[in-house]
Amino acid sequence: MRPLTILLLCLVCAGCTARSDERRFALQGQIESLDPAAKNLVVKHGDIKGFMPAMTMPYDVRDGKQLDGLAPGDLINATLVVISNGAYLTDIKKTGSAPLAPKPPEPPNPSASSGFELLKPGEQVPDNAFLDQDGKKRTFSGFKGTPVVMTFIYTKCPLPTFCPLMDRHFAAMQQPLKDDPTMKRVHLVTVSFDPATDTPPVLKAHAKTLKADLSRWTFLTGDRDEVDKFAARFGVSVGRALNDPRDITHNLRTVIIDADGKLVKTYTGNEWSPEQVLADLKSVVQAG
Ligand SMILES: [Cu+2]
Repeated sequence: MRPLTILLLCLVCAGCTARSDERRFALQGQIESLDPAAKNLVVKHGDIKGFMPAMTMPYDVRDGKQLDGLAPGDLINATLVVISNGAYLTDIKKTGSAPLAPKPPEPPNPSASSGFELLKPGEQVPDNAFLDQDGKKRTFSGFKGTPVVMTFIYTKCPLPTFCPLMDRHFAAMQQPLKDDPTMKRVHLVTVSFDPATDTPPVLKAHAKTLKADLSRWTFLTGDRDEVDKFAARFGVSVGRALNDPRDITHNLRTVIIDADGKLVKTYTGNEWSPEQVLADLKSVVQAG
């Protein structure tokens, strides 16, 4: 390459890398499904060296046009762009197509897979037993008398738009909850669905990185099957690869539970905001 070309490339790079925390990874995989209107697609992809093991995950694109001409079953090469508070795919190129592997034996309705029915608003949250970040036994009924906002995560989740976003949202709610005297009884609960990794000490360290006030924010783990059953009641579905338990495919659910231990509201996915939850909580504490 001639020096001038190199110089030009450097200038181009400097111009397009608006964020210094941006990381880019090459991704190879197969499209399982896509939704151009919502600008996202689900990709089953191989290991991303130095970032995440092989898994099947939903990804956003910035421009829905990126998905033009693509279909489920298409094999793609793409670039995964990870920034501190998000991630998206770009430079998606079709390299071929292949029949989609049959879906793992996990129906989309998690209540069907677990044999447990999805909780409806107004219904009592089951009284499962957990361990908290200090290794203390906790039953869910122990939170009775306090409204609870609860979410489900695992600490090794590599995508900033998934579990880490739930963590950031919960962290952001701490101060407003503290500042509002009517909300002083509200408790935050984060349940890990990766108990093999997320032991109490790991959760405790995780809480510290989030600057969690443990008097108002509890991290729970427990027996994996127990956690799965409990989480399924809220619509959380967790898939773990047989050959690599770190390969976790999951969705997101965040819920408000009232002081009587009854489900009030469920937020699906990662599109809720702390402001929205705080506003909904207000009516819960007023009603209580
Ligand atoms: Cu996650």
